Amino acid sequence: MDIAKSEAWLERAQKVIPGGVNSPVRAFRAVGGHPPFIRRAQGARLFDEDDNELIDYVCTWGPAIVGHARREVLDAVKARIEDGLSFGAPTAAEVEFAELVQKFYPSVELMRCVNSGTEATMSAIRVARGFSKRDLLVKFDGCYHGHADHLLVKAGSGAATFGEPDSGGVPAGTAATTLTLTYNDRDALQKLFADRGSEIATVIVEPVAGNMGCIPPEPGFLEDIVGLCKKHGAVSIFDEVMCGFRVAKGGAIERYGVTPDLVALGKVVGGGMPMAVYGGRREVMEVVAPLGPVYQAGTLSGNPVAVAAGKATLGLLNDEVYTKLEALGARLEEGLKKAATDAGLSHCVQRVGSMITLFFSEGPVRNFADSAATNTEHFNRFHRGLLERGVYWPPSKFEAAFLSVALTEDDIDKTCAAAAEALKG
Ligand code: KE4
Repeated sequence: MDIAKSEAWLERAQKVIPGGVNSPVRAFRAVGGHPPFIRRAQGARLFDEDDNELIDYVCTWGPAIVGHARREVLDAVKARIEDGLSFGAPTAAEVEFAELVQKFYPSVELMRCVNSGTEATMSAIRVARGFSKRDLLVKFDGCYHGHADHLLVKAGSGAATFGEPDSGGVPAGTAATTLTLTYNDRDALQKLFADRGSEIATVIVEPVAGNMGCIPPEPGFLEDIVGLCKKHGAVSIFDEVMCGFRVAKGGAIERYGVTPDLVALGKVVGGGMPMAVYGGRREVMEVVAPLGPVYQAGTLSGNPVAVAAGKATLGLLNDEVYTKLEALGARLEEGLKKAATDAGLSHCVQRVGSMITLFFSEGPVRNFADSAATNTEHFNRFHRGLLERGVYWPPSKFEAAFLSVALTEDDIDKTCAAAAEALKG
């Protein structure tokens, strides 16, 4: 695949942007090679600077569930920008948007719009700490909740260990109030609460993990998180920035029937524009200024253009969309399994709705250590081979892939044929 123009853009970009990218994963460092620079997108297709057409399974990391440049979304944005881009004042549209989010997430009694998933989880954690008047934050190894300091924490070797910074620039003191456990390890969670329940402010979890590949919660795991938080006076937070509106219309809360105190939403909720939401139980959210002592603010929060894109996107998410996504996801799952089986490679496919990962290990992949142990060379062969054949897959074995409703059965079949050829080596 010719990417001469993208290569030239990358060289130019590296002179003014770290690594030439505005977010690290886009640099393709994990898989090798260089990224195509994308010029435009339509439906399930990306088109790069060298006019290569790519079947897209990144979906701009989740938002493009209805497909890129969907007419209804573009029209809503075009109509809105004619009346101005931002007012820094309350608008009727934000109220309608919040009421629409509640239709998908009825447990979100009060919510705030912010500008990124990072801001949503960061704010939810501050609210949880303000409400509980405690400091300890519990997260799970391999779950990513954005780049706020207290979340960039390396898992320790023990069961529940104090975090060490997992990034430069994070003070040891900041990491010290973050405890990390192993995903799906109910015993460790129960033991932590038995030992230190009265100190825990909050537990945050990706209810369907997508940042160590797609890993579903095992029965009882989510129930324990919510139940133990309730029992010990801590606040439970579901980070549904990635799985929200994707694993079901009402996300993981609907799919698993487990309701946390707070939820963070992003990606799909803004339809590709800088928009995220955090919210939940009224009693907890009432600590947020100006009602209470927990401060959170933002110049562009609830931005009219982003709200228009989010409303138009959510408005398209009907039952038919999820039926189609499930059928496409199942077809892709079967095709990838066949490709890896025919290539004689140890593998498993884990999928929840339209989030999917082909792992190169026997499986099941239950946590970060399992994911890290999967065969990286096989994944990188898979990724490179797909790209060479016009399929754009997330450039890291730790990233979940996403389907959009704009894909067709023919797209899926082409993808599986490309995977079969790529994996033959
Ligand atoms: P943003 O700040 O990137 O909008 O959202 C952070 C975030 C929070 N929670 C979850 C579960 C997330 O997956 C994310 C961001 N996801 C990554 C993909 N793994 C975004 C891609 C990137 O970092 O460029």
